[in-house]
Amino acid sequence: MALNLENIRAQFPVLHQEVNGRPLVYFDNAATSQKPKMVIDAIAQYYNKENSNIHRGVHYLSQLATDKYEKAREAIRRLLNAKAVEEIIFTRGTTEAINLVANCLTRSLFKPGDEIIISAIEHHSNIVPWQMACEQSGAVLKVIPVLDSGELDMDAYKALLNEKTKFVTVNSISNALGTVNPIEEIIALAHAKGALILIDGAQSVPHAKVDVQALDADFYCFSAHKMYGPTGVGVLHGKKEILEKMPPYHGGGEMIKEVTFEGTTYNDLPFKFEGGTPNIAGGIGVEAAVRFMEEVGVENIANYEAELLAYALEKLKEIEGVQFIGEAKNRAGLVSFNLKGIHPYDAGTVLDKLGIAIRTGHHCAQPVMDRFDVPGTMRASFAVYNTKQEIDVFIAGIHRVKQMFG
Ligand code: 7TS
Repeated sequence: MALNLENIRAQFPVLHQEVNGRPLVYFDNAATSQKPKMVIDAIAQYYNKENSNIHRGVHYLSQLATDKYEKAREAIRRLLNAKAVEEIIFTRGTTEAINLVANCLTRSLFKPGDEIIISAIEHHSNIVPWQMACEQSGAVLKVIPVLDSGELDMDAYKALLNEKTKFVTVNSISNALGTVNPIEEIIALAHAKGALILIDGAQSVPHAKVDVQALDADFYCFSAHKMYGPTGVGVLHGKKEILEKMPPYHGGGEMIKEVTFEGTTYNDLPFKFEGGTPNIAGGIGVEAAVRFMEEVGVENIANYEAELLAYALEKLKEIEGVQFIGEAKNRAGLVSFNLKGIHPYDAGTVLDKLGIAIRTGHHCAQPVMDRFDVPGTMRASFAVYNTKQEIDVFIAGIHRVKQMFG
């Protein structure tokens, strides 16, 4: 089905402005996507008409806000095809979701000598919490290496797995390289050794259909702000039987059943992991973001973005001096590259003067930059409102950069 791009673009107010005297071309979607009017309106509506704390009031507004917030949980369940809303835990984002799992398992599972496997192409958010977990528990961190192609070395992964492996975590799409990892196989191999596995889906949920039941990972997490939703909200999906066995994360209101000075009993799922007043407006915004994605169609988004990526790659390949960082066979959403002899920061600055927003630098994945021996890359990442005409403007911008520094 062809997308009605004009209609889609009309829903994003931020796109219709000039930056440095040029129409904005926004290609920094892997960092955060723009928000459609229905998301902005849902948040404004909450603050204008519905603002109240949730799960605690008998009064009208509190019940209204509670219903809306819980509707967001149901929307996420639907988006992920999760079994039950009890498995959907709201967090501040991917980073907090990963820290939650790392912290709770450090206190309940990891023992000295256990092994935790991550990959060489993780975001810092999926590295540092595991380093902290190892520091505190005496577990040992193992890293799946990456091949020159930007693909994970699956033979090395198989060799790393053994009876000491307690936990495995990888992203499903790398934010630095665009590599789509074979997570079905990675999950099955981890489970065959009896290890738990977490998938960092921050770069997947905005771009592809995710079915957590079919995937069968123990934990799956992502951030709303990369999928047309607000900042400050994310999701941890976990299997109910595992979440039930885990100790709580933050202590406070909402996560308790009963508190006395002698002891406290904890609330049922998902509230056990949601201490304190949550980001209510954010949750309500997420519900609208899911509706936006459903209205456009997640498959349509995936197909259209694949078209954009193929077009960008074809055009970039024609330019002399373009060096791709990561050329995995299966890639999505973004292209990471450098121009021979030109620092990515200089290139990004010139593009900005032309109204083109791309990301330059290490993309919070410094080990990836070290592995490929580059100071950083230029990264163009796409969303459903981007167009081939914008890619043409971007390509003309690259030629301009080359003229200036070449
Ligand atoms: N994991 C991946 C794969 C990511 O791409 C990001 C954010 C995170 C985790 C952290 O998400 P947060 O919402 O908790 O911050 N990635 C990027 C990026 O590529 N540029 O800016 C943020």
